[in-house]
Amino acid sequence: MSRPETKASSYGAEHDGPVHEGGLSGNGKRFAIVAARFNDFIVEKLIDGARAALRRAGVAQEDIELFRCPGAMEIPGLARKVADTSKFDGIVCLGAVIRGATPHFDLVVREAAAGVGTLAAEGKIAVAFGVLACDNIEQAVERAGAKAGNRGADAAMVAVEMADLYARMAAENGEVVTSTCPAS
Ligand code: INI
Repeated sequence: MSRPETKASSYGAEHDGPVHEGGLSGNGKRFAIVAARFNDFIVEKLIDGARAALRRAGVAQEDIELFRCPGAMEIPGLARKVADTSKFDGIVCLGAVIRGATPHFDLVVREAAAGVGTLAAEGKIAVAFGVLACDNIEQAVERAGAKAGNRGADAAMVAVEMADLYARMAAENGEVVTSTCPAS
């Protein structure tokens, strides 16, 4: 069993004692993208960003599976179903909720965030939240590949890092990791 490195931090600070942190390689791991269709012209850009980031992190094309649902409200349920398959190391949840277009903006955003957050907090699988909550379409465009980057790509890298950290922690605990098992 390898011991975690001491005095290491990605931000350069020195720590006395072991530091547990995930790396940014998704090599050999499997990821699901769970994406809403609502505001699809934005969500498609988030999916593209997530897919590109996963590929850059070394995830094979056939190890990235896309699951679609009608809106952000349905993301938590679908993400839970996907997690329960035990086929994946990480789930990237993507959607776009735009205030101008909906009177129940706050409700949809809250439910999506709470549902995905609950799944993530179980700590069984890496779950990243890439659901945009924007005041208008311009903001959404900015966060879907324009001025403010691509939140789909950001969420994908979070999923890669957390999946790697969970795998390292499982290995250190001597656990058998089943999620990357091809037979599952
Ligand atoms: N779903 C979204 O993903 N984005 C939105 O902006 C949105 N608006 O505008 O309402 C939205 N609504 C649908 C919701 O997610 C559910 O699909 C619907 O309530 C049925 O459960």
